[in-house]
Amino acid sequence: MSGSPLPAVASSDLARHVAQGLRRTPKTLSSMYFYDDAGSQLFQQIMALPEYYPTRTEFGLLTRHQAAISQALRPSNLAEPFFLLELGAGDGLKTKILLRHLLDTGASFTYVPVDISAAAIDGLVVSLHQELPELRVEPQVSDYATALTRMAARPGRKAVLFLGSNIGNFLPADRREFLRKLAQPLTPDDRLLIGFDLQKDPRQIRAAYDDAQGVTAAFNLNLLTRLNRELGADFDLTSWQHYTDYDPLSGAVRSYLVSTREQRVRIDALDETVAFDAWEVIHTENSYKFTRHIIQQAATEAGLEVAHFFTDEHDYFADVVLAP
Ligand code: AVI
Repeated sequence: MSGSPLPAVASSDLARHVAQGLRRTPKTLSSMYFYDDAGSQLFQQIMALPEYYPTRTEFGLLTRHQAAISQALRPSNLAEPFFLLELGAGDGLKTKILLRHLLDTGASFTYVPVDISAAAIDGLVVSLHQELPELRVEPQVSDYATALTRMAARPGRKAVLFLGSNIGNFLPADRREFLRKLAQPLTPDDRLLIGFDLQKDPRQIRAAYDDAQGVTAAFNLNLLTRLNRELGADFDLTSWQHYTDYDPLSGAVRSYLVSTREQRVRIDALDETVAFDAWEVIHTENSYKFTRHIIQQAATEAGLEVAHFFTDEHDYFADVVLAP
């Protein structure tokens, strides 16, 4: 990167992140920025792909264990009201299984779906009003940290949901920090329900991130479209490719954007021009896969206990109830 000081116009989170990430070796951008409205729509398509097993596996798992999971999350005094906070709620399709079960069994609770995409939250609220009109909903468009701080300030029991193996998108050190922050404000009766994608046939995992229709490629490349639109960059999308690989030793799927030629990219909001060599990559995503042992270790490090461990019939995925 040519090193002029950042102008005032570059003060957004995204601009700061891009300025720092593209100065690193290797160049890195966070998958957190995949989810603008177009990215959220592409992720909806990914979840329906034949290769992308996590969503439908977790859906089946929640369907199969809905009674036991609901019981593990709700207070033992059935009349006691509680909050069900969901981080990264998306379209809520899987959560509706639990919401329906809790309503059918007379639980008194408020559902607080949190997502950084306003479009995702708006769509979810409309569908909840139609499908579960009796449900109390307090939607929040915010990042996770803000939602957790707000929730910690409210009295009452909480069950916090973090489904879909979103936890896999953190680097191990960030995951430790996140779990500690998640655990810290919990009282002994609160619960966490976290979805973990489990380690399995490496080929099956890799295929889930490199689908035949190219939807995952479009999802990854959309990040460059976002930078073009929001930061006045001039990435030429015909000179970039999606590449992904699974490393069974670390349990990480790593995704990259590959520059297929030597090129220079202008980013107006940073007043910078970034040089890329031919075949240089930008690392854009980590998707970690877990073992029971790693999950147990992560819980212990955060001061949590594994209260219940629910899996599907193939042991592809686990929804784990954690207690302080
Ligand atoms: C949101 N997250 C859990 C997805 C995953 O599997 O890591 C995002 C994703 N990236 C490519 N495909 C799906």
